[in-house]
Formats: sequence, C-alpha cells, structure tokens
Amino acid sequence: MSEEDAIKAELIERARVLFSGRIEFIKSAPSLKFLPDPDVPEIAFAGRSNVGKSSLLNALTGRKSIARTSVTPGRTQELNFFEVGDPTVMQLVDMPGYGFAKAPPAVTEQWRKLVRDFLRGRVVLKRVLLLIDARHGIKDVDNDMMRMLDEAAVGYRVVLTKADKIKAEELEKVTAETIAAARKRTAAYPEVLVTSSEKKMGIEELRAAVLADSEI
Ligand SMILES: Nc1nc2c(ncn2[C@@H]2O[C@H](COP(=O)(O)OP(=O)(O)O)[C@@H](O)[C@H]2O)c(=O)[nH]1
Ligand SMILES: [Mg+2]
Repeated sequence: MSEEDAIKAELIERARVLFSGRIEFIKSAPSLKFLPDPDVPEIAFAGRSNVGKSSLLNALTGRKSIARTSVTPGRTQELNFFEVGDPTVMQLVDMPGYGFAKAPPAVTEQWRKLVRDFLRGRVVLKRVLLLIDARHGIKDVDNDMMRMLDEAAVGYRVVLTKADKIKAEELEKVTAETIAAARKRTAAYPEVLVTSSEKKMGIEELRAAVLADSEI
C-alpha cells in the first residue's frame, strides 16, 4: 500500500468509528438567534428539496432516521443541528431545501435570508456539501446556491445523489459535466463525490471527506 493509500485508509476507519458513535439532534433554528454556540467545526448539507439530503444524512450516520426523510418536501425552513462524537468534535447542519415549485415568494425570501446570513456569519462553518440529484444535474436554483456560496466565500463540495437511479454511461456524463461546472466556481472543490444512499455507494468516502473537512 502506498503512503497516500495508507493515510486514506486511516481516515476512512477513523470516520467509520466516529459516525458509528454518538450522534445527537441538538436543535432546529428557524432564525439566526436560535443558533447553537459556535464551539465546534460545522459541516452543512444543502440541496434542492427531494434531492436525497435526509437519506444521505441517515446513510452517513448509519441510522434509519437521524434526519427525517420527508413526504412533503419544501416545508421546513430551519437549520437542524446534530452533534457528532463524545466529546463532540463536530456538528452537522441540515440546511432547509430549496427550489420547491409551490413555495410562496415570502417563504423563498425567508429561506434566502436565513441561508445567506448563516453562510456569511458562521465562523465555525468549515464546508458545505451541496447535493445534486444525478438524474437532473445542476439546475438554475443550484447555480443560485453556488453563487451564494461563492459570494460568502464558503468552500463547498458537490455531491451527486441517487447514482443508482441512472445508467453507468449517464452517470459518467453527468459526473464529468458536474466536475466541469464546479471547476468554474471560485469556492467549489474541484472534484465531486458520487453517492447512492440506497446502495450505500460513496458513503465511506463521504464520511472521510466530512471528517477531513472538519479538521481543516
Ligand atoms: N433510488 C434512490 N432513491 C433515493 C436515494 N436517496 C433518496 N431517495 C429517495 O428520494 C426521496 C427524497 O429523499 P429525502 O432524503 O427525503 O430528500 P430530501 O428532501 O432532500 O431530504 C425519497 O423518496 C427517498 O427514498 C438514493 O440514493 N437512491
Ligand atoms: Mg429532508
């Protein structure tokens, strides 16, 4: 095994142990005044409603319902915080989904303010994982989100979800297109993670990335 592979294997194992241990829901914050104290590094998860964010959080933590998988997408407008580790070494933040077609303008505006203020003001925020449905690729609403992240200068990784839903050649194409789009962005990591919560694909790598990002 090369030294690089050994380092990677060590990180994957540490991440596996960490995420199989204590993970606890702390609170929902409907506005910034309800945020928990900024004591530990945070990694946030963002994406369109129905992108598979709750499922990915559940797969990441190996639990069935740490994050509720929704039947009515686009309803929650809160930031949900989860502590990881004992003692706590990081917090995961489940950000409210966006791009819900039926959302009234006032709800969209409230979402925008909450997310923008959080991204700009949260000093412990180490990275955002921006989830993109592999079937659809990057949409206008995702470009809006990427622009907000670039403007807030918050580093982010693009994560393709539901990779099991499309054929291998389609996945290859959407992955290449997504990498090309990420490379044009100022704050995006130049690689993408390809995942399926359903098939547990890419989950080890995702865990390792989250742990590594929390330690930067
Ligand atoms: N086939 C497949 N379906 C998925 C996957 N991840 C999520 N889904 C489904 O997509 C829908 C939305 O998932 P959810 O996690 O609630 O999305 P959220 O709104 O982004 O939190 C649900 O019906 C899930 O079962 C996946 O990796 N593969
Ligand atoms: Mg959800």
